[in-house]
Amino acid sequence: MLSGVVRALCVVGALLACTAIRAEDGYDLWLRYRAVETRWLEAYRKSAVEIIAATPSATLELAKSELVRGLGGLLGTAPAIASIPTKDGSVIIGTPRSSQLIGRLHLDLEQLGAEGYVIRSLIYGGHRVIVIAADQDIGVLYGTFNFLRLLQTRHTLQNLRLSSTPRIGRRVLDHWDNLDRTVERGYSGESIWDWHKLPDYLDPRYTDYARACASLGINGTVLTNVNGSAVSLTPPYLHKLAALADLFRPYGLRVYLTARFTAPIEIGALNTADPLDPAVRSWWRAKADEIYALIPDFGGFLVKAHSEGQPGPQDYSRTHADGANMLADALASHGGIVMWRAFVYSQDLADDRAKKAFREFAPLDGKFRPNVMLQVKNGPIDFQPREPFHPLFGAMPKTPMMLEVQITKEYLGFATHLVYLGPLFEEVLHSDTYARGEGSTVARVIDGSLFGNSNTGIAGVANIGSDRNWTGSHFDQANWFAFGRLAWDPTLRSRDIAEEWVRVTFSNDPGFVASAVEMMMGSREAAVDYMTPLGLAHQMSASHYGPAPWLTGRPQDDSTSTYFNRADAQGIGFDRTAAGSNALAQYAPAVAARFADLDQIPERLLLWFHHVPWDHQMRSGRTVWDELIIDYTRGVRTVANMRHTWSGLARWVDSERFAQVSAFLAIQEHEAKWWRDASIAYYLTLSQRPLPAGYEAPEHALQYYEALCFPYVPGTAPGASPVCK
Ligand code: BDP
Repeated sequence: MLSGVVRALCVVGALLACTAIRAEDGYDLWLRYRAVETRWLEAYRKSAVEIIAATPSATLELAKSELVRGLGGLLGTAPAIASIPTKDGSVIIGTPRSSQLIGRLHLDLEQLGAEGYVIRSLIYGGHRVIVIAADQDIGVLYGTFNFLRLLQTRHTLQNLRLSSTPRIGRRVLDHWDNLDRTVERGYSGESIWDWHKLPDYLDPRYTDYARACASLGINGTVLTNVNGSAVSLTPPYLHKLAALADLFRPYGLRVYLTARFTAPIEIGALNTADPLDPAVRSWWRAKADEIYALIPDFGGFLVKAHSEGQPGPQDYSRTHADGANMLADALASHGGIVMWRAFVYSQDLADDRAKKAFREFAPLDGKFRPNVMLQVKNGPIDFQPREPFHPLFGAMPKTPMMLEVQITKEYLGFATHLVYLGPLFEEVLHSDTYARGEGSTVARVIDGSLFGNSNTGIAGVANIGSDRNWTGSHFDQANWFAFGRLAWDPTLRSRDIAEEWVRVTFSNDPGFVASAVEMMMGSREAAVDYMTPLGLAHQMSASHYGPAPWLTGRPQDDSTSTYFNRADAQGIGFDRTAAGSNALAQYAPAVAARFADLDQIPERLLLWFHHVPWDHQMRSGRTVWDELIIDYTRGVRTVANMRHTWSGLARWVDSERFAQVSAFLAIQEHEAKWWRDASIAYYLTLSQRPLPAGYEAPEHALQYYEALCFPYVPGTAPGASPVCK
């Protein structure tokens, strides 16, 4: 919407200025389709002035209307719709079944699979045309979004010969949304699912959500929290879900639900949830039948069992495999799957928390039904700013494994810190497990190529809420985008994705693009630096907002900071070598040997695997103490530089988005300094060492930081009593 001032400018004919400063609230995400610059207009108009649409289906209709909308916005005039190319510049869309024209081109589309597509420029009937074709309708929609992205990023449309097939089958967003619209670890407002008004009222935002997902190739959505209530499985809620499923279907988006393990007790009339009990098994079978009668393409269940207070099969002395297989059996005849989470760290096992999931799951390899997928977080602890890859990757060759990453920034500064997660996702995907020798990357575990499994998947914990800009901040949209792009193709580079996103979301001007991409690419490392440098982890307060490296409990309290930092007067770090917890032994020998060796371990993981004296000499020649101070400080300085960079980009950004990003960067700089100062103040009391020359002391004494209290931090459990620590 144009503000009064801007409208006045337009009226006086300052059309260019009007385009440049038009306020934007971020709702359009990366699908803004703003007019291209004059020099591109000519070229694009020659290539794309009319659309040759296929026999319509719901999905092909969406592809057509997206093209009309996209080309209309980008080129300023809506394209004509025709049935055969009558001139140069036709865009032909469809499948061999929906379009005779495409059938005649013999493009060998079956090999693209159910979701792949081609985009080709060719001569047809004497005219230069562009073909967006696929074997299935959904491929045409995906191809259409890709085609529009080419224009949005000012790609030439000459000699197009593009073919794309997703490398991962299930590309899923996990919403940790509760039925009362609170969102666990959500920092962008309420849940977008307005359950109360469903199924009768379908908020237009649902359509926009599905469209945004489809534009990236995201094809699954789990609508409910992993710590969810069984109520979502009751008939009224299944009807609500069915309404959403109907709406999402043409966008290729399947719905899934979390399944609370004790649902047969809570919403059934049973007195047990024992997975081997025949009554329990038939309850779940009947539940699955009921769901599929309403939603024939229901995706399946996501389960958090025996973790953080959630019930699970072990409550009945059964294994995770018993539990997962029971649900898998209920879903199998319908084609559904179970995504069983490996995020467990039972207090019964008094050991290194990083070892627990492996210990529980690795022995179960080969024991799961084919339609069970084990969903494993990127690292062995919990979505920290940096973790080594989870040792389960590569360790269960017979079990299809999904990677779970967090898009919402629970541990990376919520919505106000600008932290582009592409490099984090890329780092884990490229990590080499050495399970089958060099090159056995996590990406190859999850895309099925390493162990030859065809059931493949990746999940991202969504950062989406009812905030106007969807994700709580403009730059957090990039994390949803990067997740989707990497889910489609995990070999993409995060820098290229950042550049693409910057271009479609803000501006194609090279000056803007270069600066914004640099900001983004340095931002994750900055967060690591100011929060948890050199392999530290889990140093935040109990609400996960702000620093609290002093947070302590009993030695086995494995969610306290001191459990993880192990700092004392002598040194710092968690010894996970053979002399310590030996978590290293869970990795392949080549990985374990490298990480065990102080001369070979990447220093960014040093304190994750080693406890070292404060005077330990780093490769720089400095002590670990000095290096820590330098890293914390560098993190703050990087954010200050990001702020400075952003302040010079005003002329390329509308005032509304510019102002919010500026304000959030100021918050981030302030909080980065808080993280640095509080952490140093705490470690000073242990190390008793001077700060390296030129590095300033913390602004306040430790007691000041310890006394800070933030009782109503967003994203925490609904109804939880206010916490200060
Ligand atoms: C932790 C979150 C918690 C989630 C849990 C999970 O703090 O809210 O329920 O992960 O993944 O990071 O189940």
